[in-house]
Amino acid sequence: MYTQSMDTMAREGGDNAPRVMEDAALQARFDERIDAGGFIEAKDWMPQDYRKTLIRQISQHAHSEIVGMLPEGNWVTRAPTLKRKSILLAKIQDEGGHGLYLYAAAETLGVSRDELLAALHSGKAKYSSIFNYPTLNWADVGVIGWLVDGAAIMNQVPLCRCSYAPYARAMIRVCREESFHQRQGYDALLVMMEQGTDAQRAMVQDAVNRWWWPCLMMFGPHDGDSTHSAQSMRWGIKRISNDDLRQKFVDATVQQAQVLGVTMPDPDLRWNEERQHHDFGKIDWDEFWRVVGGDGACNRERLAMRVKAWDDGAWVRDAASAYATKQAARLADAQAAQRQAEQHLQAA
Ligand code: BYC
Repeated sequence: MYTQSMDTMAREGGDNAPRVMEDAALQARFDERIDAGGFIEAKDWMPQDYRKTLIRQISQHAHSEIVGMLPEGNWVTRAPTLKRKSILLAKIQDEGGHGLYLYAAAETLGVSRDELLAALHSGKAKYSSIFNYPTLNWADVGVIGWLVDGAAIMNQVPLCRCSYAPYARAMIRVCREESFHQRQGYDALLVMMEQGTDAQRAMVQDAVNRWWWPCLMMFGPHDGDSTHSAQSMRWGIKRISNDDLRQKFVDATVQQAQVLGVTMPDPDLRWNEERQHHDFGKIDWDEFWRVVGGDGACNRERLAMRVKAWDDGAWVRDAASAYATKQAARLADAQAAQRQAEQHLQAA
């Protein structure tokens, strides 16, 4: 009964009024900075929804990196040469590193890594649809580099200018490494196409046929069906829309396919002189939402692998925290001993 008067005070510009005015001033400063194309740092004031959107996107991105290690991991022990094996190992390690940069960027927004991973392990958090497809032959590893990493770069370069500075800084490092990933994939495929047997060339074409459409889906739903795009574009989190990025990817990739000597599995793919872009066929959005919803070929396997890795790593986390506790206790003892020695010296 007594607290009801607080509502009245707020309405009448009572105790809450300074707070509301302060928030409005902070919001105005935030808007001004965003409108000027500026950056927001972790310590700056930001609207709750901006923070929430970033946590969602950055954590989904981080999860994609660590789940993305699994389809390629499937081929480490079966890489055809020592050179290809070393390259693949380095690439997979890079992806683990990208996950770490991104989890660290998400943590600056006030969420813990444990919370984010719990959401992934429970199936609540999303990760990129592309990693729920199987890697059936060695050419899949090359195609992941060429097309999946190619699509990822197309999407991630604009994120280097994302308005949230810790994310933008992480993306600069990620993009430099992604560029090597894309080239190694293309190089592996070029060797198969130019020096391989007919069976190996057929393997490359088969891999392209299976990955092309899922790669186009990576950019997310059409702009008109995208829940977050309009707001994220206004906030400068996304700089280029899902459809525009998809189009840039198609335009860039067609020529690379010609050099490679493969064809895309799309009879409607052709240059449109008027638009100065390639037209392409309809994407199967039912398949996309089915995969995003957890019913792709490998969703269950991927999640089970992540949960197993987490459970198997429990002893490492326990050992690391026991060591940290021991180190902190040693440091506290040493500091206490030093204080005592100083007191003795002063007393003498
Ligand atoms: N898969 O409103 P929209 C890599 C969801 S890592 C699953 O357009 P937004 C690599 C979306 O989350 C590649 N879900 O969303 C790693 C939303 O659902 P919620 C990862 C998707 O966020 C290792 C709903 O659909 N890259 O390349 O504005 C080895 C509506 O979508 C997908 C990134 O994460 C999808 N493909 O735009 C090799 C980049 N697409 O959250 C390679 C950062 C959409 O409301 N992320 N959804 O439940 C982004 O740029 C944006 O989040 C997206 C989506 C463009 C992906």
